Amino acid sequence: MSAVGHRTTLQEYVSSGLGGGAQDDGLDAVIMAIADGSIQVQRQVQQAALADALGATGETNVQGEIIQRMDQVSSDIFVETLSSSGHVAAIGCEEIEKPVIIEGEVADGYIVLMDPLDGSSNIDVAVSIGSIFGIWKKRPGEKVNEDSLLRPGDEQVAAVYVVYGSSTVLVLATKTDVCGFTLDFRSGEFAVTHPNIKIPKECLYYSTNEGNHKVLDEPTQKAVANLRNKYSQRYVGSLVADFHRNLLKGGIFAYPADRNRKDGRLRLMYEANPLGFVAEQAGGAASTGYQRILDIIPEQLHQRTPLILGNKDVVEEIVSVINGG
Ligand code: P6P
Repeated sequence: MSAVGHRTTLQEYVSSGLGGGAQDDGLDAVIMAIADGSIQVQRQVQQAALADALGATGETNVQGEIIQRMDQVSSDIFVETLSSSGHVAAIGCEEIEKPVIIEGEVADGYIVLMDPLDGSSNIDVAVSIGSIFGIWKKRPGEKVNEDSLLRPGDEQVAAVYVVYGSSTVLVLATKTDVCGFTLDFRSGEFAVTHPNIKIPKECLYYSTNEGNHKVLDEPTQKAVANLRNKYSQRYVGSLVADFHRNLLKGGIFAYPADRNRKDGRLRLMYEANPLGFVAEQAGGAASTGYQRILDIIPEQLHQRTPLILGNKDVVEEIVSVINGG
């Protein structure tokens, strides 16, 4: 209960037309499936150390990265809640090489691309982590296959991320609104705490791994030096946590291409596209340094991309410097 009375819950928000947007049949069920899954993930993350569930599984994912136990747990939870929502036709997941195609006719289905637990290496040291989701509407009459998931970010109908931090916050972006909800542990529901999110006009922070400076090309080194001279450095090492702070306070997240990672480190479909959608809907921008993230025509489910994300004017300035401006 807020000082002014009842807080709108996420269920009430999605049931009343997603903050003013068109009431898409089934989209509300998909968003609630994400919310329900995130509440289960939050509980698992909070207890992981006590359940000896930290650390690696010994397996590696399609990117050749070691899968943390909690990555697998989170992936399983969201696949289950999304599959049983009755409105998801296919799921693409960082931890699963091939798309999960939901059998049976899901006529009005949605396609969900997700990073079920981003920054999971930070769990072992109790630092904020998150989950990221991009949501596309299946093309009418489409028989969903692997190619169905390779949609440009600009065709997303919504994007969601959840930060498991000092509080558990779910941010939902649609074509008409960006709204933040905080998990109320008393009711077990998400309630509105950050209505109508717009990235502040003033940029305060920059988030980049300064340890990579030596492997950046010269123009990119110059762009990062400009950030260093103007803004305060904040870097959690969890994309969702860094992005969330910059979205609410004004800031830039930058993981540009470098000599070791010519295609960048972060993944296009389930990290850059969803957060790029949120950033743009909140008045910000998202670029590879050479093109708008949401314009990229995907070629592979797990492809990587350089990512510069945050205040629109600062993103544009960085892009200009990277391109010799
Ligand atoms: P680095 C976490 O592993 C992640 O995918 C993002 O959440 C984060 O922004 C980035 O990698 C951190 O990468 O190279 O700075 O450790």
